[in-house]
Amino acid sequence: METRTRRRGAAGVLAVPVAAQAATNNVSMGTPTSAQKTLGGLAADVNAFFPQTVSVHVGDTVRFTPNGFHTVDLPAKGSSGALPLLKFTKAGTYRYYCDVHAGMKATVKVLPKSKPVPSAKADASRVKNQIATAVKTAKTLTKATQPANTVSVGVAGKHGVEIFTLAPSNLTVPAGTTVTFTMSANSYEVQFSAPGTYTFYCLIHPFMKGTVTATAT
Ligand SMILES: [Cu+2]
Repeated sequence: METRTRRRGAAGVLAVPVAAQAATNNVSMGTPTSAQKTLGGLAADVNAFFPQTVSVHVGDTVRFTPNGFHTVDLPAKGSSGALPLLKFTKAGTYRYYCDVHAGMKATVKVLPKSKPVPSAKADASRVKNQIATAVKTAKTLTKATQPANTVSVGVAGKHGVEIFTLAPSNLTVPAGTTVTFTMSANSYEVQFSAPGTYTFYCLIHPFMKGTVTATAT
C-alpha cells in the first residue's frame, strides 16, 4: 500500500510541465559507449554522430560527448569554444561537421517552444536503430572476401562504419608475387621477391598487424 502511494507521488513529480524547462540533449561524437563492445568485437568503429538529428527547443542545450577522435564544427553558430555543452538560443536548423572525418555530419534543429520535440525515449530509440544499422554494415564489411594476392587494410562502408582489420591477416604467396594492399581510397603494390615472412602493421592503428609469407619457388 505504501509503495503504491510513493509511486503516485513520483508520477506527480514527473507531471511538472516539461516544456517550461530548458532541457539537455545528448549527442555522441562517434560510437556510443553502449555500442563499443559490439562494434569493437567486429573491429569496427563508426565515424558518425549519434543521433544524426536532434530536435530541441530554443534555450535548450546539447551535450556533445567525444567517443573517439572527432570534432564538432558548427559554422552557423560561429566558433563556440563551449564544447561539450552548446546552448541554442535561436530557432533554426544547424548543420555541423567533424573536421577529422569527411562526410561525418549531423543536424541540430532548434524549434520554438510551441512546437513539440521528440522525447528522450524517442531519441534513445533512434540511437539504438542507428547502432543496429552500423552493426549490420560492419558485419557485411567483415564478411567481404578479397581478390587473390590482395590484402585489405581497413575498409570503410556506409553510415560512417570503418573496419580496422587486415584481411587476410596472414597471406602465403610464392616468392616473386606482387601483393596489392588496398585501402578505402587507394592501393599500393609490393613485390615480395625474396622468400621469408614479412610482418606489416598499420602506423595509425598498431593493433592492425599481419604477415605475408613468401615461399621459395
Ligand atoms: Cu570524426
